[in-house]
Amino acid sequence: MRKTLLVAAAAALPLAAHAQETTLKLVSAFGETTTYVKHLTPWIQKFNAEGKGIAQINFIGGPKAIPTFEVGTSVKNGVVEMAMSTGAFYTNLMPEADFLKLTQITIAEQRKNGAFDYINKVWNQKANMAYLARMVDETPFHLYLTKKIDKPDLTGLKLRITPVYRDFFASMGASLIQTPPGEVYTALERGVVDGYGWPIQGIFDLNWHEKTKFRVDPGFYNAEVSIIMNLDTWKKLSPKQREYVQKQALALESMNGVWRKLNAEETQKQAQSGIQAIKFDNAFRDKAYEVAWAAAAKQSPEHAPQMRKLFSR
Ligand code: 173
Repeated sequence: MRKTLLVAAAAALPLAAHAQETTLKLVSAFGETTTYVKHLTPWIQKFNAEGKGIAQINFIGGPKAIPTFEVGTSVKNGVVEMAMSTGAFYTNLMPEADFLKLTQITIAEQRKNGAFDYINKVWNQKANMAYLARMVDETPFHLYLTKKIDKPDLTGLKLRITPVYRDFFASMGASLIQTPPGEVYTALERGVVDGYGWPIQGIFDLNWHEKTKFRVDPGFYNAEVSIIMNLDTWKKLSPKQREYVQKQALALESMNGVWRKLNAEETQKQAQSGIQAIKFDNAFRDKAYEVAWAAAAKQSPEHAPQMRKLFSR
């Protein structure tokens, strides 16, 4: 009798201690050698150091753990609790995921004007996700080419895309092939594509600069990479854990100033590696927004008009 009680008491102790700390698996939709993962890693370390007894993040890896375009579904279903991804990788769950590229105001401003809450409402309802933090901001996308063009006409060019660029590049006559970032180098090397869309930052991460000859300016949209969480996981967190996660989410966003500096450095680095800028006027950028919002309105008549108001300058 006495022995049974002791065993029961001993077994209950670690359980009680465990209940206070939760471990959250996090997957990255971008490769482990990319700047995005390098940006996130010290944040995870800080999260875990300060979160002892509250919450820990277990980084399970990049697309080798879960393929890029399956990350959203894995978060929705709770196969992983958290992910670093861009919305373009989970448009299979909802078209609105890709609208975050159209924000013309920073995440700090989105938190003030109601955009952040609106995003969360849609993410909760349609994707069973909490939208926690945006960690890339103020970073335009560009069209990169292996061949020269002298006007915004992409007829006869085959370009690597994700949903980010689809409607804009199609509107200029390009033929399109969608690939995850991990397949861009091979596509360039084999001559399967004549170019690709990507933000101003990152083409050196996977050696695409070796195959890239031109960058088209101006850039367009605003590259979005964010931290998302399974909504059931979010709801099960204790108030203390939720508060902790939110505090760290804000800390991650407060690091976004670094992108301006990195982007300026990358523009220089591209020039140094021989990539030439092809310059078009600002009508090119205006058209990018026009085409994307028109597509958005068709895909989501319910949310696109509201999001357009909340996201625009
Ligand atoms: O893969 C992509 O080109 C893409 O959609 C994207 C989105 C945000 C950041 C980097 C890439």
